Amino acid sequence: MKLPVVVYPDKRLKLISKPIENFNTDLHTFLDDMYDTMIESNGIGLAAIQVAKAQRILLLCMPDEDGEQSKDVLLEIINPKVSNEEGTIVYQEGCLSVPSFYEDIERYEKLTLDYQDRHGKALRLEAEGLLSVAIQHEIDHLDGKLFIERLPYGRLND
Ligand code: Y12
Ligand code: CO
Repeated sequence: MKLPVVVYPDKRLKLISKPIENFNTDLHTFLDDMYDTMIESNGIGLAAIQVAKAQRILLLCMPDEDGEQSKDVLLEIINPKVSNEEGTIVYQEGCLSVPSFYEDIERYEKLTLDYQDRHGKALRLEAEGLLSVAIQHEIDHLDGKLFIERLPYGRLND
């Protein structure tokens, strides 16, 4: 089921999201609803607070070289922790919660991500490039931060 997306300047986007402790069927239903919302909104990433739940959950579904998004590559990331950040990359970011606004943002080019899946199983992945950018963008949402707050001073009105 598609859920309504919370849009800037809604103050809920500033909330610090809380860790997940129970990996139950309610969580699984919510993850399925997040997936429907992301895909039906043409998104490649979505954090739970963007659908009004302040929980440390994010979804990513990266497109292939033809722009197709396969559910086979869906990442359901719960309670993420980033380490080993390296290098820098500049990428033009957009966000379902900030419609019609796209800007170049500097992020780490590579990182290591520890997280849990929908069953609470601990997993690790190494990310670089666009996946690394998307992870950092979505983790910012869990910490109440939007990509537009990462613009260097003075760039907003360029
Ligand atoms: C790189 C940079 C940022 C991310 C975070 C995930 N961002 C999105 O998934 C953004 C999606 C988006 C979709 C929109 O809708 C359409 O294009 C139809 C959109 O449209 C409007 O604003 C009108 C804006 C953003 C991952 C990787
Ligand atoms: Co976003």
